[in-house]
Amino acid sequence: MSRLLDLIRSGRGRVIVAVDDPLITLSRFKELVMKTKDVVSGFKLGLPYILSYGLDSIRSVITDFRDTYYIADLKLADIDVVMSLTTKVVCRVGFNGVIAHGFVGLKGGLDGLKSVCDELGVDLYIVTSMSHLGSTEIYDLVIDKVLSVVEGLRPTGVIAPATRPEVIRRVRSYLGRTYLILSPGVGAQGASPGSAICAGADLEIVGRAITSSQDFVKASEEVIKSQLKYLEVSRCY
Ligand code: BMP
Repeated sequence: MSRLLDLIRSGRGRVIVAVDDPLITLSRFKELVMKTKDVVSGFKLGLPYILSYGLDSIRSVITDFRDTYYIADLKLADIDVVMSLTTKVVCRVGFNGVIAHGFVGLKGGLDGLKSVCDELGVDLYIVTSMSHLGSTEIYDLVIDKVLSVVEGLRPTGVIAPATRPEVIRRVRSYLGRTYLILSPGVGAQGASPGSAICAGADLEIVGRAITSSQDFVKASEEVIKSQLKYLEVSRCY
């Protein structure tokens, strides 16, 4: 079972903080983790952040604060060998999970990546649809095929967009309760905190609404308070 599930069950807020912008200095990132790790369920580091600061710097933060959860968001989309090598390199610094695109398919692609993730004890998350409008041009047209890939793969969880709650509902009803659903698009992209959870997500991914604040704790607590309010008003339990 994923450590992430344990963190959610321990009562942490149902938020993963997305850290993408290199303007967030490494010491601010460290401050973010130190001050919010008991408030939120984990952190997702994007490619611009990982490339800017490098794996050794990121290792130093992960090593100092092990009692949370870190996802490397590389949105892997390659042949199995290359995705596996990338995952081995990146996860050496202590990431708990990686994200790959679902459209890659199983044979010679995601199935090889999954074996390596299992060997390393790293959780795998599969993108099923995206939060931007362009997702309706291709991804959403083949969502059932992507979901059948997910069923064949049995990853830890999937990514589905908070900006289109009907997609989250579709993903949840297709996959049942077996997989975690992590949902980006809350805050800066317009979705209200709580709306994705109400549609069936387990966690909401929130970036700029938290990371652009001077006060990380206050911003995180506000998102969590808004989530709870949304769930109460909408009677989603
Ligand atoms: P923000 O809350 O600042 O918009 O950040 C959203 C985060 O979620 C970013 O890290 C982005 O890469 C990620 N994301 C997304 O916005 N839409 C998707 O469909 C998939 C994502 O991983």
